[in-house]
Amino acid sequence: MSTPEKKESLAEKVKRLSRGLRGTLAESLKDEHTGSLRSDDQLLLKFHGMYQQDDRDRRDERALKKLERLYSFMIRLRIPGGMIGPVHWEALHNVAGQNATGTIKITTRQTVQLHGILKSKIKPTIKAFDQVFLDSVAACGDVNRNVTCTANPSTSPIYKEVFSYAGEISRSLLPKTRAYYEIWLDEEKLAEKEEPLDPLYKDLYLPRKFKIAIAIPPYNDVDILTNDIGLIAIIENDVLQGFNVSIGGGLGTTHGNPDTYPRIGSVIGFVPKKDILKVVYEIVTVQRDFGNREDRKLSRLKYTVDRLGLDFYKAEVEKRTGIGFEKARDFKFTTRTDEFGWSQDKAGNWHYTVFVENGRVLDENGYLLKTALLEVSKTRRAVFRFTCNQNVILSDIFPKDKDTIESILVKYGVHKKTTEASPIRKNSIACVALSTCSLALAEGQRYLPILVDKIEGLLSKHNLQSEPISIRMTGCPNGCARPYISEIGLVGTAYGKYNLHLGADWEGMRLNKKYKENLDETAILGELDNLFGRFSKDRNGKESFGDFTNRIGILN
Ligand code: SRM
Ligand code: SF4
Repeated sequence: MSTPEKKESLAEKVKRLSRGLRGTLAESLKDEHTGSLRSDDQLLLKFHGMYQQDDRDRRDERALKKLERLYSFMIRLRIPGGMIGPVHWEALHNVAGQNATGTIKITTRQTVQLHGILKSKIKPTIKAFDQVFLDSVAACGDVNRNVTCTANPSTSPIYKEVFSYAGEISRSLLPKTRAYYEIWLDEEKLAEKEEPLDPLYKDLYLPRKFKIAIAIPPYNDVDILTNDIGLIAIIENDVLQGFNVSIGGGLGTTHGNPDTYPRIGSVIGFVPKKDILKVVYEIVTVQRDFGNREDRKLSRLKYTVDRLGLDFYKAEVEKRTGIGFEKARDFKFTTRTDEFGWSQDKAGNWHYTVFVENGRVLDENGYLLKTALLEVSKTRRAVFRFTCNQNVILSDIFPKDKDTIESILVKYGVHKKTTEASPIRKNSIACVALSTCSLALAEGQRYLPILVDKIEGLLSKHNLQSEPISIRMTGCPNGCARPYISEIGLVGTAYGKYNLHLGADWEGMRLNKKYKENLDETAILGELDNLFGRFSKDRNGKESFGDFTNRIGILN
């Protein structure tokens, strides 16, 4: 009896036939009859760091007028380790104003994205970025995405060395196709000659998106264990020895599909720094060869690991690299929050972490954050480092320039906002959700600040206003704000309704659990009021809210 043929999914077919991610993107782009791209090209577009979207707030109005949806594009930059210079920021500021909505969105993976770019403005936008050596290659799609790294240089005297691995890993895992340069930057085509097959991605690329992060203990600002690969820097006597490696982290789930689940990464051993690039590369090839290519809901590395077993996965990587994993070294995380305001590194340079609520940089309601950051960039005296908590660090400032930067932050009220925002607000993260995300079931970044206003009132009522409780909200179960690893997680189920998750720890080593389903605002506030009351009375010493809700037996 012959074995049944595996069914090729549409995504796999589109990738296979794409001629190195080119598809018919160039032709689609020229079609002036629609603001949209052909459907296969929309899929390929992601590998170039872009998404086709439409303004969901205007769908009904446009449908009534029999107009096509108001299509536009989101472009996400690839910024390994999240650092750009002042010249880049100024360019970004200008492009955001000229070609996009004006808002610069700092994402939960330490990069930025612009929304609302019309089809005709894609090429000019990519060209403007290219002029300052920024690109969006592989910022999305079934490839390795932006490599993140602990953001603040004052975390370690050898920060620069650890940070450099983000760039090296990103480069070693970039797709080799020149499609991006041909389509968006008019690079001359490679005659009719076929490009050589990509040695890593072949013609099918990975089964699904792939994410890598680097953390410098005790800081876990990158939420290391939520990544497909987590590299935990092991530093002894100020010398980088290598990395503990975790595999199989990932958060996306689907409501009503019990086969999907969030998973935190498993630490499988220690690798000396000289071998780390090779080991990372082969962890990716094992996922490429063994990952599920039939069901995209079950194709992330976490499912491959659970299907094959950790021991098998590890042995396969050892076989391919010829390098054995050593026993994992001791490490300890103590925090995931950003260190707001000024911090100084061992070399004496200064870094100022600006609080950016939900990563949205814009001038709004008299608060001129975007203008302030432009003015900082124009001094050329600070670089910009994005954090996975959606904030920005004005960084690498010489002592002689500190006052100049501070005076700008004071003038525009940025220092006041950063100092005076409540601890819970500074520990809040929301995903984009409506109106651009096509997968959103509920609001994210437009609603969380309003809800936090009300939660602040409850915390004050119970004398808990100084508690830095982490709260994260997403408009759907995909988990873009990492809500499954926060002390209070709110996961959208329908417009105005959220599942309430509780019980994750402060350090990012334990997932939370679903406590109640489909709560509206009144019900969320009612539950929190009750829990905060119990917390203020019954907590053990300095116990965190997450540890408290995990301990008292309310979560199954
Ligand atoms: Fe995400 C899909 C936004 C971080 C899990 N994510 C999307 C899309 C592209 C929707 C889509 O596919 O059409 C969202 C675009 C919204 C918009 O309008 O801009 C989107 N994700 C984001 C960002 C911008 C959220 C934010 O507000 O910061 C983050 C961009 C990060 C970056 O710079 O690369 C973002 N997404 C994450 C994270 C957090 C992380 O990586 O640390 C996760 C959970 C971790 C993980 O991957 O498991 C995440 N996004 C997803 C998923 C679920 C994947 C899964 O395994 O099931 C999807 C849906 C999908 O891939 O099918 C998704
Ligand atoms: Fe969109 Fe869902 Fe991600 Fe939020 S969590 S940005 S709603 S995909």
